[in-house]
Formats: sequence, structure tokens, C-alpha cells
Amino acid sequence: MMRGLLVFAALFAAVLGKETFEGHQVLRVIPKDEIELSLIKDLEDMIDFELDFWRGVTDVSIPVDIRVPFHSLQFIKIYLETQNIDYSIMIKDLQMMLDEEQQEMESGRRVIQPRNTDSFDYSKYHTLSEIYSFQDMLVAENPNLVSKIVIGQSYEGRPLNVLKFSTGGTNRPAIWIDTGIHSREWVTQASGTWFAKKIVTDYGTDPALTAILNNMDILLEIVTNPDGFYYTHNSNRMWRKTRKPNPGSSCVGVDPNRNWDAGFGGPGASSSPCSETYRGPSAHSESEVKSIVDFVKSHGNIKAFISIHSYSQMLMYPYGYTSTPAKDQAELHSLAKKAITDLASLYGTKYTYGSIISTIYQASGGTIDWTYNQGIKYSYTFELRDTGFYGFVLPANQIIPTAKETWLALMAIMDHTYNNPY
Ligand code: 0X9
Ligand code: ZN
Repeated sequence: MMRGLLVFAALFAAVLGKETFEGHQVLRVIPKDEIELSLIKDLEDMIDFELDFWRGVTDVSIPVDIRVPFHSLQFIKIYLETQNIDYSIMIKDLQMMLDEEQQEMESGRRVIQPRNTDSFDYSKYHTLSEIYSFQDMLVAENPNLVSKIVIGQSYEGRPLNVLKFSTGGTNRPAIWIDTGIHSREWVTQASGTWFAKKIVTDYGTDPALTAILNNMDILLEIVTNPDGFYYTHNSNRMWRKTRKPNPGSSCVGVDPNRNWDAGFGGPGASSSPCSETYRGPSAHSESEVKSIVDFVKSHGNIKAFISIHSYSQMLMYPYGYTSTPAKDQAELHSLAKKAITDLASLYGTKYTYGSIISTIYQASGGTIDWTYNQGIKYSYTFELRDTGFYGFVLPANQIIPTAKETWLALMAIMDHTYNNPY
């Protein structure tokens, strides 16, 4: 029976043309000096090898993680070996890991569809339709606390849902949290789902969260890139960008974390539609981005904006497009330190922190640079687990621990925002 199901699933995938990653490896390369750094950088422009930088090139001694398709492996390894550049194999066969992930999802789905959010399995990855129905159940169960706002629709016409947690008032100061703007970062949407349940559970019992919600609203967009998310489940698990076609190119999609009007078009983004960091034809060209821009502007009272990615275990504040320090750098830095200390108190998970440009790499057109320039002081971005052992294919048994520890950091930021009105 199990076998039959698996065979059927495999056939189904083949008919739909699901991309396979058989023989793909993820290599970790650590540049020893400036020469190696520039040799590795050169790989970014070699389009034909179809390399996928899971962690981009930054600086000497900072690891670069590259997914190398089977057809390019030999060349890339020889390229590295002849230049004497050290590398290690981080993932030996990506498809094997994806098969395990898929099997685990299927084993979860054989239990009957959850009819309420108590029987929802937070320890598994879920499809887009499962998350949409989770959101509706949560609203139905908590009509006085949760509502659903549709802030727009994706390129392919899917709703962009924001859960609003509010105990009343009109246009109270608000805290925004988004997950999944990069669709393949599955632990983020899964954590967002867990946060939603955590908020309704803790309201009225946890004094800190109760005080926050008695005075402020929380806005949570769990599936910020629904077209991409759907695509990761049905066609290509490694999809990052939006799904809007690019005129004049056969490559699809824009990097929604390079599309914001903050240093747009500057270094740290690509002008090539085939790049994973393609900035798009113009700022806010992507509906998934523009819908948030319009919502933030019309709301006018958002005090903290937290955008959640994976992986690398980092907590960052602006800027990413410039090395000019943010005017609130000192306060943002000490709050980040408090947040990651709280996070680590649960399981010892270590985070690095600082401005985007100094912690990860230069990136222009990023979400929180725009929100910060709009006057939202507490603008932060996370990179959740892990540091590269599984990368984007984090096993489902790490979802709840990841969500739990991240929640402590979120509470630190929300609590500080509540206690420091501006
Ligand atoms: O390149 C990015 O967009 C981010 N890294 S990711 O692997 N999630 O793609 C880093 C850029 C700035 N940082 C964040 N906004 N998280
Ligand atoms: Zn990301």
C-alpha cells in the first residue's frame, strides 16, 4: 500500500514535471584570500552552469554555499581544485534529502484533515491550501481576537492574507511580522503558523503578550509569496523568487527582497532576469511587494517590522544597501543582542547580529531598509536555522524548536517596542 502510494506520487510528479535534483550537491567554499574571493565571485556570472548560491559571496573566510547541478559538478570541482581552493561537500545528494522530506510530509497527511487548530500538526510542513485553511480556522475559533485582511493578490491571483490580532481600538500602533517572502525557506512559513497559534494561546495567560495586545495590534503575513510557495510544493522545491514572467527572457520571477524602493538598482542585486537576485524592472514591480507597501503606507502606525528568512542564524537591522549606519544603530544593536540572548537561552542556538551589510552581505532593495526609511524604527530581519547542515531543507522535527526559540527573540523586540513608544 505504502509502496503503491509512493509509486503513484512519483508518477504524478513525473507527469506534472516536478524538477528533480538527482546528483545535485551543495558545496561549501571558504575563500582564503582576496584572490580566491574573486575567483569564486566569477562563478556567479557563469550562467550556463546554473549554480544556485544558497549563501552568497561575501568576504574572505566567510563560507559560500553553492548548489551545483549534476551536469556542472565535474567542471566546478576541477575549477576549484586547479586553483587550489578548498571546499567541502555540504549535501551529497540533494534529491535524497528532498525524498525524505516528501515522505515525512506524506506520513503526516495520512491522518484525517485537522478540523481545528488544536489538531493541526505544527511539527510538519504543510501545503499552501493547508495553511490557508489553518488561517480560516484560527479566525473562526477566535472571532474577537483574530481577523483576516486580504491586502492584495499575487501575480497568479492568489490572496495575500494578513492575520490581524487585535483586542480593539482603532488603528492602534502595530507590529508587523512576515514569513516566506522567499518561498523555499520552508521553516519560516511553518514557524509563522506556529506563532499564530502561540499568540491566541498566550493572550490572557502570558502577562507580557497580554499587555502588548491590550495596547497594540500584531499583523502576521505567513505566506508572503504564495505563487512561489505553491511552486516549491508542485514543481521546484528550490524556487525563491516570485512567479511573474520577465518579458524578453525565458527566466521567470523577481527576487522580492531586492524589489523595494531602498537603494533599488544599486550594488547587491542583479539586473539579469535569470539571476536569483534579480531586482525586477522597477521598484515595487511585484504585486507581493506593492501590496505590503500600500498597506504599510495606508496603515501609518506600524512601529516594528520584522521580516523572517532562513538560513544562517542571524538577526539584522538596516542597512543592507549602504554601509552608512542607521541613525538608531546603537539602540537597534543592543536590542538585537538582548533578542538573540533570549533566543539562545532555550536550546543554546547561536546567532550573529548587526547591520545587514556588515553581517551577511550588501543587498539593495531589501524589505527592512525600505520600512526603516519609512520611519519604522524597529525594523529587523531574521535568518532562522540552520547554519548550513541542511540549509533550506531543514528536517521537520526542527520546526517547533526553531519557532519556540525565535518566539523569545520576537517577544524581546515586541516588548521593547511596546515600552518605548515614539
Ligand atoms: O539574500 C537575501 O535576500 C537574504 N538571505 S536569504 O538566504 N534569505 O536569501 C539576506 C539579505 C538581507 N537579509 C534579510 N533581509 N534577511
Ligand atoms: Zn530569504
